[in-house]
Amino acid sequence: MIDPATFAGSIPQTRGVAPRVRVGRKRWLNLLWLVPIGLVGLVTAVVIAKVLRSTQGIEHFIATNPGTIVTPQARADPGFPAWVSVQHFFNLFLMIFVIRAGIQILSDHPRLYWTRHSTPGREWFRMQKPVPDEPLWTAKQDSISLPGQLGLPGLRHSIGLARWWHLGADVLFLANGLVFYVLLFSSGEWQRIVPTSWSVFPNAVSVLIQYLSLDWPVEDGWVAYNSLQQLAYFITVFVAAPLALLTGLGMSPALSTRFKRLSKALSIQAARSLHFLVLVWFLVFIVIHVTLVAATGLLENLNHMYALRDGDSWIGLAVFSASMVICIAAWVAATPFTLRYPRVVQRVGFALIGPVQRLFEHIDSSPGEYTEDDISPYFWHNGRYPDSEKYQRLLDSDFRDYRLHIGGLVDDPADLSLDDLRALPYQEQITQHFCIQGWSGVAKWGGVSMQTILELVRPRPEAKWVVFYSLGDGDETGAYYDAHPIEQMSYRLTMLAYDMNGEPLPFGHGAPLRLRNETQLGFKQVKWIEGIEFLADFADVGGGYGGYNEDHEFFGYRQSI
Ligand SMILES: Nc1nc2c(c(=O)[nH]1)N[C@H]1C(S)=C(S)[C@@H](COP(=O)(O)O)O[C@H]1N2
Ligand SMILES: [Mo]
Repeated sequence: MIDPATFAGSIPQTRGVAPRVRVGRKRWLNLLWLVPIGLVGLVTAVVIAKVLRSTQGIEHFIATNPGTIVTPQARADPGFPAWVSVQHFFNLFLMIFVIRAGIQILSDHPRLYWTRHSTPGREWFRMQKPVPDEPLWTAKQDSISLPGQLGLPGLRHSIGLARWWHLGADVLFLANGLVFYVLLFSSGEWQRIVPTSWSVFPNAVSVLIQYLSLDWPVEDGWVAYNSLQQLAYFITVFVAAPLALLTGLGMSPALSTRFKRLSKALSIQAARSLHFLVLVWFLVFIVIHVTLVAATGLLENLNHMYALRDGDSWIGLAVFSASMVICIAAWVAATPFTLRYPRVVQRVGFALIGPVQRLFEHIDSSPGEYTEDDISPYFWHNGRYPDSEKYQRLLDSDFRDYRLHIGGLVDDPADLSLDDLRALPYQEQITQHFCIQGWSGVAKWGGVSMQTILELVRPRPEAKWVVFYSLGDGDETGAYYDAHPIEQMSYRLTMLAYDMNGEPLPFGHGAPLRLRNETQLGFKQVKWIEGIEFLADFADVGGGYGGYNEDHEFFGYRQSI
């Protein structure tokens, strides 16, 4: 059970600002302006359409392109099969959680960029005030909360739980979509939403003019959709939905390091921005779709989709209303349920998406290197800074007495000073950091390869997990730690860094030593490392979920996506 007052280190709930978009270098447009601008635009469009329709040319155009292309097959076989209705419901139901959790994820780093650098002031979209000029400002401090019935679950920095909802519901949404594709093409139904003639475009323009002139076309959705509808459905099903998947995968650290050439063009931030624009498409689509369903013959339209019949009986509305009761109940219950049973959400989410995350973990991260030119001018800080006396003493003495303890299931446990570490072969890499919250940055890391450490301490065959413990505490109680599969310790880009961008690793970024494992998200890159332990499993460490954030904020321990 989550107590919102103490969740995530008692971080107070705070609202962001109305969404705004940057115009030019420094000006920001509040998107609330789009409401009056949109209304004026709509009225203007209606006036223009009305004027157009009073011209003979346009009337002729509409007469030759009436709006709906009815094929002989469509006429011979009207109506909808039952699976369309069932899948339409599941799609709608799942999108409630995908969208709410998606907005929650955005709120954890409420800024969007086009380059991988995530430089404050260079974002094109934000729902948060400008980044304050504080050198140790963290991304966590930058997060905002949402109303609990909009976000899922609404609390500030609840991204761990939001991701289970988002990714878990995504898996079901994609499975539903896959079945839909198969049934669509194995039946003749695809012809409803796939245009087969170029005349779909003039017909769509014709429909648009007719709608805007408020003199609406006579249509029969039971037989065929009008061309504008067909294009909108086609784009939603065959462009927006696949793009949502691809841009989602574009944010994965494992895939981005493996498919470096792709991610060079489509950086995580471009992927995140496009992912957001796909959301905007879906939201605009939903608003227009629902409005037109209601305005163009509500009873007929609901009969078609919900009762598989033509005509204006009340049956479709009744079935639709029953389905809405289910949706609304689930909507209302989702946040309270999540706060009451966060471990259930974590477990079910992991059951759904975990196998995929596990699959991507075996990906070799070697291609994920960048060049000096790619190094980010600004690298966000994150997490909870160490504040113990012990750490302060080490820091004050320039880590003279620092020892890295390495033990557990190894043949040769070791205690290494910084000088010992510096005497080992030097590894340098320029790589990209992916914070779970959504920001990214490229930096040059210098230090010791974990491969070198493995050779030094010689893990036993029973060792399956490597746990990194921090000198710093987590946000509640106890030391920050995180467990990594041993397989990833011999990846070429897995290392302990004591240098960053050619200088000794600064305090904020983890002095004297931090982990880099480039197939994983940022929270797994333990900073201020004190010890390393090789284990058969991590059930007895901390809360037993594989890491501090896994224990306290319900993150997942496999984070390749
Ligand atoms: N000890 C410790 N390590 C930590 C954290 C923390 O809170 N404590 N935060 C993690 C998170 S969420 C991220 S994104 C990275 C941030 O590293 P940076 O501050 O160098 O950007 O450190 C990770 N390592
Ligand atoms: Mo993070």
